Amino acid sequence: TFIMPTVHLLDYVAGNIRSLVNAINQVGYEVEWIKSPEDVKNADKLILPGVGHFGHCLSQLDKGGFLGPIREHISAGKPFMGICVGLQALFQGSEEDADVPGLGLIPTRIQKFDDVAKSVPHIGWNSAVNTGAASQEQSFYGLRPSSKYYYIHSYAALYEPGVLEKDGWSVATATYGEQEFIGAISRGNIFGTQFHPEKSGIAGLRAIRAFLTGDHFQSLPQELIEGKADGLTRRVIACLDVRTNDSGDLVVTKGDQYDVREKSGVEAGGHVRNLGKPVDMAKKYYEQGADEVTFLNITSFRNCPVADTPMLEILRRTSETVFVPLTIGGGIKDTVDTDGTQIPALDVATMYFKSGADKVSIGSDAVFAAEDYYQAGKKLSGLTAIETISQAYGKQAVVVSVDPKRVYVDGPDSTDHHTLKTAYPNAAGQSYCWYQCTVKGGRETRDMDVRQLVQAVEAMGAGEILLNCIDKDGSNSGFDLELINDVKESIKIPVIASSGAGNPGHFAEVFNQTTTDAALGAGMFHRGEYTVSQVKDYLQDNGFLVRQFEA
Ligand code: 1PR
Repeated sequence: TFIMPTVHLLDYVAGNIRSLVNAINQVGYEVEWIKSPEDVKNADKLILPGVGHFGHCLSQLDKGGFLGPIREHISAGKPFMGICVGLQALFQGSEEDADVPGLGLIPTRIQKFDDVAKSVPHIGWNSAVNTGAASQEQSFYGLRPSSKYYYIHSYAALYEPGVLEKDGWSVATATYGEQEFIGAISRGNIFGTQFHPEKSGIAGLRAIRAFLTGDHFQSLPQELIEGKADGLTRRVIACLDVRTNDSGDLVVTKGDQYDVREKSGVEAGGHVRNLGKPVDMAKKYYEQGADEVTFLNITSFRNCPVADTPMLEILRRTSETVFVPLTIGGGIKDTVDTDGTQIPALDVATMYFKSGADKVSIGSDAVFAAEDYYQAGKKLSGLTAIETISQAYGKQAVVVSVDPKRVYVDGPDSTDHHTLKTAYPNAAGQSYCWYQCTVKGGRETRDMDVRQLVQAVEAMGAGEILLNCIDKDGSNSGFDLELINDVKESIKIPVIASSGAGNPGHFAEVFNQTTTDAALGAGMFHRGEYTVSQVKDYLQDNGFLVRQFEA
């Protein structure tokens, strides 16, 4: 009988280990779990994934008694791979937690990206270009200068030419804004990636396979070396609104201004619009080159125990074949289960992470939390979903989904809220507006403007904003550029522009006329009007750097 070769995985802090396991299985290896320091001794190949805070990770490892055995594993010359904070652990320490030492194999420190002229965290697909590509060993562990890899982090090992190379390290770098940082390193039996190979499509699977098979150095065909285009690509996201239809099946649906019921045509009669099956559609968009897939559970499957939420199964199945980041939104909040048990938001999120989600997206609950935050005089309670999830999984795992509505007024003095002068006055001739936050899928408005909301959630530790616009949703008329610019001006965390995309030109427009970090489309993809690859091609033809799907 054929026995699958194994790799040992050290899951010391709750993390999204599922996608890594799926990726390892995909390349033909079985995972064995490290549960105690003794298990490390039995490991031949060891992978250390890392999420969240540097200090938290390292002190957990230390407390668990793992640091010594990891050091021994490495010095015995056995294969070791560190991912994300797992790579950072190889360094002396990190600015993120000055008092907690790293393994110290590399004598420099991890630093925070500067956010003067760019969003932090750095989220998206960037390069890993071997600084030694001119040598015989042009590539290590299958990395290609022409490929793109998925990064999500606020701290990085900033690159100083020659320093690590002089100590025998192979180094691959990426550039974010003006800063060049380390994307991957290797020396002898050690391999580390700042990016997430398990979320980096075929390019990432290639790196994992090369590590597992011990395929350290490769020489590359010339076109793969010359194909390099360093830097962060324009991120294009496909979003699936998921709900149960009237016959109880989970379907992808899509509304107009958040109304998902049919108004005309054969389907008329108020049925929930059914555009397809969530898992199949996610896979289709992955293969078209979507940089991320977002699922929004727009009804909260009310009569079902939390652990049986159909969305969990959708994530489990999707993450088996879709190797790009998956975000899940809808119902991430403190919850009372069907049997009366209280389930804190953090536990709800954990179920999703364990099922294959990489980020959770919080909607209504973020608005309520922001209201409390201002009521308390901008004091953090430490108890909100955003804070607790961000503490445990890192801010990059927490997205806040904002559902604002435009409210026209006569002038800035007509309201206490932050207004902007719009180029699109309403029929009554009013040319000022503010954006009012809503909850419960837009069904209820609150006395809060979008700027107040995004600033509050940034302070609470959200890592990214998914910026919808109810007026634009399903309109095919392009993104709300005024709203996006206004939000971008008020925060440092990345923004995903959403609502209104109707054709590839709208993506070029939003990247040209705003500083948005990503753009999301739904209806135009679901209705089959355009594919994600058509959007990417269009962007590329118009001079934008994009990642194309690698087959
Ligand atoms: O409040 O934490 O339970 O989260 C609920 C989530 O579900 C929120 O993210 C909210 O935006 C979303 N949601 C709730 N009701 C609806 C609805 O449509 N009835 N969907 C809904 C919102 C918004 C978009 C959409 C874009 C792009 N969907 O993400 O995909 O507007 O559409 P387009 O490209 O077709 O214009 P909670």
